[in-house]
Amino acid sequence: MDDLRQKYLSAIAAAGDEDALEVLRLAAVGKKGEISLKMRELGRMSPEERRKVGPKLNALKDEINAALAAKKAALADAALEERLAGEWLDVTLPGRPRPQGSVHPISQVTEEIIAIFADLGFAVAEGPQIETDWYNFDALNIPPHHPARQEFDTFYMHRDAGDERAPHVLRTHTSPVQIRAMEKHGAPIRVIAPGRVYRSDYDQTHTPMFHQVEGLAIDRDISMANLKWVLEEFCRAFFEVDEVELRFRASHFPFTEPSAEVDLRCSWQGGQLKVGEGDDWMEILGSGMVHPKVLQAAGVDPDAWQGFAFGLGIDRLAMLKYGIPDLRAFFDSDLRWLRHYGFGALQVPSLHGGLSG
Ligand code: 2U9
Repeated sequence: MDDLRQKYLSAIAAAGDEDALEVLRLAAVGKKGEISLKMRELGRMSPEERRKVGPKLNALKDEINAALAAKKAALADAALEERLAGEWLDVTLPGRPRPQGSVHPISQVTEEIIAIFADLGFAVAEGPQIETDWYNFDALNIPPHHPARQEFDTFYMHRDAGDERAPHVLRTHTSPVQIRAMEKHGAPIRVIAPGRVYRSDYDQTHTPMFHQVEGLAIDRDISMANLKWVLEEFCRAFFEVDEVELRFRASHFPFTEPSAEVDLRCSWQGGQLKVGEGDDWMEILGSGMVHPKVLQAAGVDPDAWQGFAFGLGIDRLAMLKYGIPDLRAFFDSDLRWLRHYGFGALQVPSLHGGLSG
């Protein structure tokens, strides 16, 4: 019995893991373990022998079970210690810097414009940037070979050799979006169409991709007077001034008749723009009454409906409002510039909070 005790206690002490312990448990006190077998022999002993050996065997069994349990606990403690030692964490270390983005001024200004027109009851419409020549030109009363097609410096998409269909174009204005909106919803309708437009032009005041917002309001009796009020209201809200003065200059666009370019009274003092006062006029947008042929093309009966449309360049408005001198910087992705002119993610434009948050 002493041999058994010696053998198992030292084996348990030397066991490296729980599996080894289990092997030992089975070998000693399992059903067919050495000590269990010895206990079975008790039945064949005389009563005296049994009284002598029985308690000793029981005590040995208890001792080995206790040693197994203690070793198991010790192994678990050691494993925990090892994990704690391996996974330690220095909570005094400074945090890792998280790169923080900013809202591009064009995104900010687009949101401002959308907020203002939403307040005036205009919904936002969107459409594809690659358009058919019909939506981009024909539907807007710019037929093939019309000189206005050349003025747009259009990017044409590639067609396979032998494919004689007119090529798709990168939209040169967001007007096709309003054609699609009229086709889909009919009249009356009040929408703005903000988005990217493309013209093959690059210099200090032109980039091949830029941003427009166009507006459209069609109903039974919409007039230029409604147009003037909406644009005044827009300018007051956008430039955050109480009074503005607009000047309508007769102009010509294929898609509107009559057409007008709109100037805003302003002053430039020390390079600083002031809106609503002064002796300067700044052209800010083009507009007019939607041409009957355009309504017709979009499936709206020009004898029953009429309305105004306008278009403005977001990039230029952003430059004016936030004092950004060079248009091309918008598209340079220069991080220092973006940090300087960018907006915080939480500066969401709202009319009640002052537009820039
Ligand atoms: C439909 C009918 C008519 C939109 C209009 C202008 C005048 C205009 C320019 C402003 C600066 C383009 O970005 S810019 O270079 N736009 O002068 N846009 S009227 O007329 C429409 C639009 C849609 C169905």
